[in-house]
Amino acid sequence: MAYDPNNIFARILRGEIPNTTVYEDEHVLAFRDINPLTPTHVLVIPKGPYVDYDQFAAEASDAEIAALVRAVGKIARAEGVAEAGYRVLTNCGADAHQEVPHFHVHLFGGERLGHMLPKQMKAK
Ligand code: DGP
Repeated sequence: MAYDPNNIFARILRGEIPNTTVYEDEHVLAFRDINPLTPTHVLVIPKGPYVDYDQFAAEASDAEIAALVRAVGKIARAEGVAEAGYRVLTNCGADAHQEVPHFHVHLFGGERLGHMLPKQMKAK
């Protein structure tokens, strides 16, 4: 799938739509999910135009990949969830129900998260 430069996260990166930023560096922006599913629910995105995890893993530079992985850990510690535990999840493509076509990692925490894929989370 070709990258759509008008997707909502591209617009957030350009400053066209407000967001609650929790972390930013050269390669990464992280902000609070508009519809949080847990007390901590942060979206961590690369600044580069990658549609999904698959494209990011194949085409991003080592520096971009390292920055995103390191950022998730830094944010988890800054949010105070690292000790109790947290979940990192990315939806890639249609079967995973990815809604926004700009690669993003969800960071969930702040409560007991239950099983990884409870039946009610599965799309019908
Ligand atoms: P996914 O299904 O993995 O593509 O999740 C997309 C997430 O993006 C979903 O949890 C809601 C969030 N989201 C969608 N639009 C906006 C927005 O304009 N601002 C913020 N902060 N989050 C958004």
